[in-house]
Amino acid sequence: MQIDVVTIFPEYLAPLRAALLGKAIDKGLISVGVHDLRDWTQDVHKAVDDSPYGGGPGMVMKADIWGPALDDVCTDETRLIVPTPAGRPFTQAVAHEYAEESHLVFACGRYEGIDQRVVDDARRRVRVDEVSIGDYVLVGGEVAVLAIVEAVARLLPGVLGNPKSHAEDSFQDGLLEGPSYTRPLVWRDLEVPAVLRSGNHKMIDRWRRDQSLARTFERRPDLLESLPADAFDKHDRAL
Ligand code: 6GU
Repeated sequence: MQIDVVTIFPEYLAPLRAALLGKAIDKGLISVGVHDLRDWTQDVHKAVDDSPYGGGPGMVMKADIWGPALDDVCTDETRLIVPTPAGRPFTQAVAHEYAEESHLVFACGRYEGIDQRVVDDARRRVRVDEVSIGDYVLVGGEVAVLAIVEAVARLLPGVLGNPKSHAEDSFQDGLLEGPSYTRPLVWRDLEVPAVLRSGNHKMIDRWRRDQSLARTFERRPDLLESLPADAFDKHDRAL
């Protein structure tokens, strides 16, 4: 998978080359290009933004800089992703969709956003998603790109050590993951739940399922609401 990021803060994307993602690059599973938007400016000041039509605070990033930058970086295959708090929610289902793509391009806005015509124009040639990573406001799209790329890259074959690791992810079955434990058996007088040492895998699976349901009910009741009725077995319903 090819990933390109266009930003006015290329150094902010350095973590893309660290740890898990760095290893995926070394293995040739992903290839990452980070591009400085200012390379597409023509004026001595390298201005990328201007005041908003209609007035108001802040600055808007210019269409006549973004347009040529995206023309150069996008191809017919590209899925263009524009991180914005005004976007559709980025979810695990969207991460799985992106993991099927051959080329992701991220356009990082700063200030009050990018002139809307950049997205409107890009849509005439490529698939474009405006996505949000949650209901809070970041200063720019860069941190959202780090989160999205990490969520996508770990789904690619060969990136994680153990391919079974994502079968049990939170959200894979629509529920939050329950608690995990490792040695020592007793730590600061807290003991590992006995069922996990019973060796009874049917009981362990049932206990984990119950923990997931209880935690989801407590922390994310909205997730339970949106599951289909057949997502629950008769033991679940007894709870
Ligand atoms: Cl994707 N971008 C920005 N700038 N802020 C956000 C966001 C994205 N998602 C939540 N807040």
